[in-house]
Amino acid sequence: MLKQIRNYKLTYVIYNFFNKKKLKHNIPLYRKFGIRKSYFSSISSKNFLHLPLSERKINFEKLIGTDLYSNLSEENKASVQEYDKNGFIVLRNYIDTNTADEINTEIEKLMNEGTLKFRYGGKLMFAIHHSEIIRSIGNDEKLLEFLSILLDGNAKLFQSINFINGSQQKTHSDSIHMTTYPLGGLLGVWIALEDVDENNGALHYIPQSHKLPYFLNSDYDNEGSALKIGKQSYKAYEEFLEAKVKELGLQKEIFRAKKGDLLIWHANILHGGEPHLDKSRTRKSLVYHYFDKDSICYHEVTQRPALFQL
Ligand SMILES: O=C(O)CCC(=O)C(=O)O
Repeated sequence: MLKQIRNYKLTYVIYNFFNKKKLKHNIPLYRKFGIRKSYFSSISSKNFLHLPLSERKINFEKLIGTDLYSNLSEENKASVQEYDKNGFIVLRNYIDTNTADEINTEIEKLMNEGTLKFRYGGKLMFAIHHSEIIRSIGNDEKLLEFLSILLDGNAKLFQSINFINGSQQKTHSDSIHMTTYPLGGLLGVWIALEDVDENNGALHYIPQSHKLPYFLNSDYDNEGSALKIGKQSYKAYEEFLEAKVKELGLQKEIFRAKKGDLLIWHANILHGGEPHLDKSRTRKSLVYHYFDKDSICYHEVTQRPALFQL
């Protein structure tokens, strides 16, 4: 029953109406891009079909002039230089192991007191709203400056997710969940809070897959109608993508991470979580998602504009 109600766009419109303050940033953006919609109505990629597919360009001179870049090791700098080609950056030892331990202690405390509970399987959502240390790492000015250049926009910390165990998520692009017009206005920043390898649910990614088209609702018959969002299950998206990866002969790589290592991924890189084989180990990690606040940010599957915390 609840699922059926959720299929109606009106349900979200009502919800959005009561969260209008968190959507008001869209008013000037809709004006700028000529979107004739109220800022609390449903929105999806089909509302942008008439607009140009504008490209994002990374200003590398500016990127290598940032404080964050200047302080990187040679190995990390080399990874930054390959970002446009590969669609991801690995920054080894980005936080020290004591800081990772502090985050783990904080998460344990927030779980014990009931502030954070597992949602959508094993996700601990939005610790940034409860933990100063998690918020301040994600909102670090040097990091935001660096990410803004990668986005060719203006990075805003949108969300954090902590994991205790591997997500085991099938290969996907974040752009099906967190989408923007112009496309590409999202970044994922993943941090290992302990050593992670193929036995405890490592992150995987497909290098260079960010250059593929963005696969969105129309690619798997999930556009819906004037009243309803698309009828396909999320599994249908995963299966569509799995078939695509096979058809194109794409190969994933596994991110073997040491505690404190960080990986930045592009809005369209295909990635996911490996099976968590060794159940005697945990896989503590933290992922931040950033939107470009100069873009229209929304959720393609549920056709909702993204709510920004004030
Ligand atoms: O941490 C993982 O295993 C995957 C996380 C992920 O896919 C995401 O946050 O988009």
